[in-house]
Amino acid sequence: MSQKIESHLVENRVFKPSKEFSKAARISSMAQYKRLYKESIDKPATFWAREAKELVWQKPWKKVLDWKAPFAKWFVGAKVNVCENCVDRHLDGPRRNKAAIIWEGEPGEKRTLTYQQLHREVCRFANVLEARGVKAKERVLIYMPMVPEAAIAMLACARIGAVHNVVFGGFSAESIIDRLDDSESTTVITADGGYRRGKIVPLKASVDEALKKYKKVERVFVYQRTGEKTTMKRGRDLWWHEEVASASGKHTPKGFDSEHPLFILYTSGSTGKPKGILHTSGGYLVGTYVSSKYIFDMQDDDVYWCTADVGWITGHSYITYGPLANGITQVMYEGAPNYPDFGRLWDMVEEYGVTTFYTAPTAIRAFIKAGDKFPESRDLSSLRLLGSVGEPINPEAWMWYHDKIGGGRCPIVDTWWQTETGAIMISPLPGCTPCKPGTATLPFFGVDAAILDETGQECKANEGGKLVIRKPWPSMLRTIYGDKTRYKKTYWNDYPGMYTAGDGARRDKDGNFWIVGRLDDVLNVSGHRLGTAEVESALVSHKAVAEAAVVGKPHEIKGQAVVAFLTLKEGIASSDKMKVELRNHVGKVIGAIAKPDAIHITPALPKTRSGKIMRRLLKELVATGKVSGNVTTLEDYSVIAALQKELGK
Ligand code: 7RM
Repeated sequence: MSQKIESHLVENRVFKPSKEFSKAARISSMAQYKRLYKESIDKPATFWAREAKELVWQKPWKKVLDWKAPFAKWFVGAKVNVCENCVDRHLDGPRRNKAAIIWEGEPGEKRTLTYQQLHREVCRFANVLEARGVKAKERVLIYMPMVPEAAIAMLACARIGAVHNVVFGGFSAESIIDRLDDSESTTVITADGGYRRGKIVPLKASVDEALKKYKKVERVFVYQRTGEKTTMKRGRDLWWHEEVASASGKHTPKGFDSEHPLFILYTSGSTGKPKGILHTSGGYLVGTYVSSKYIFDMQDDDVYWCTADVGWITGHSYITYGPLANGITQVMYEGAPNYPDFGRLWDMVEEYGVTTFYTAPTAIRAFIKAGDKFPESRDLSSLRLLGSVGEPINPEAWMWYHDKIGGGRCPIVDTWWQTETGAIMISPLPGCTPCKPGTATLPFFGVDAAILDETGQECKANEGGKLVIRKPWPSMLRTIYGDKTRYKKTYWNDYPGMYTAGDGARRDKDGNFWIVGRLDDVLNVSGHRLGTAEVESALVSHKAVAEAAVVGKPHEIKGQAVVAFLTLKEGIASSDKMKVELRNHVGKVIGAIAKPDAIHITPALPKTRSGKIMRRLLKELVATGKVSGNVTTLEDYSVIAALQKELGK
């Protein structure tokens, strides 16, 4: 039986950027993209050196790349300060007084930091860190709400060569312990709390709980965000505002080796302990700078907004580093997208004149579920470009985003990448790439992406296989912190010298990459291997459905039976008639093979804290009625009980 992943979904809608958009864009034609792409693959040193020269290097590199698979060194021998490139670099000209960060707190406070003000705050905090004895290469755990100080803390670490390890503020004390322990961190930067859905998240309290078990932390800096009563441990805990009060706003950025570690970011493996993904300085800076510039077509008058949290790689690369390295103005928001209601983000787009908006499919599906009245009652005409990241975007969600948010005029960059890749790898370039709803389209400069079958052969058009990257790229992870063996085994074991992403994909006849889902999630029905994305997208294309997750359930004859979990749009009720209609709908859109054997309608799907559907849990639930293994990444534990009830377990 063939091991190939089959594809049945056909998408024929094509959207090209308008003439005006193309004309003003950094890359305005497919010919220009192809020429640069060819150069970036054939002569990577030429391509990357030219781009890197736009940045500040305290000492030039001797060699662009040193590659001893699977270990890469980029801009070998160079000295660079990543923070200097994101902040100081913009102080010499008119950008000095430009807004770097326009921030809104969930309760409604507003703050704007110009590049000059940002520089001053970063310098002051860098001076504090140094005065308190934080050294280069020391690991610093950052556990903050979405306030400018989160980015300031990251940049101050980068400035002094300390290695940050940001933990998303929604994670528990238990997760903090694991990450402190694995990274052997000695310093913590946190806040008394942060606002989320009208409530205070007591961040410092979680840190205190973690530090009862993990004893190696010498100092805890506490940013005062809420003013709630907070216990401060003498000799260990320090108020941020007291520390910076007397600190100088000047600080000379020292150059660090291009391969100096910049940060560790933990990503959950499907099972077992989280992996500390290590990124270094020069290559990561260049990768995030260049990808931001071209993929978001960054222009000096843009107002850019990425709705991710800085606790995820998207927040690292496309809030803190890439956009600031480009000297852009960005919006940052502390709280929940539905606080006080689903109009919050659209109010902010209108108020700040946001031009570029980057979010995740899970958010888009939540907006669709909430109803069109929220975006329809706001003026979104400032938007010129939209982006999506985190999961495959279902074609119908893409269409809604395009029509209701983008007013039919904004290109959508569906950006495929990972914590491990550091920067966007597959994406349209908004000024030239013809977009089809549901595909991340073509590889970015320097990315040699391919889809291979079990034998290592490249798959033919529309044949599904494993997504690999065949050449090193500047922002690639360098290792799993403290575990080279796991690094080699996890990413470089499938085909010699190639990086495996763990995603299944296919290319259509135009060369576009369609991500069909995680390889662990592929269904096997009567010998047919089906990606989850297509079946889910078929379900989401029905007008009643908001979200869908499909998994395989062990089946005596078929191997696996397709089981679908759905949430419905606001105001639509579940019924047996509806389930029959949905089965037939999948049959019509994809074919009989993909018709779900069972459909479960539930109030919510299990998701990770960054909004990705956790199919592994659903698969376990349908097979055994229980969940085992690591569930610490689950966003809302109550979802499991609700699902068990629905399944009658
Ligand atoms: C940036 C980020 C990585 C995994 C990746 C995919 C999935 C991300 C897309 C996507 C289809 C996309 N980093 N993924 N972007 N799938 N289309 N545009 O999400 O490390 O947290 O996750 O996310 O499965 O391997 S991550």
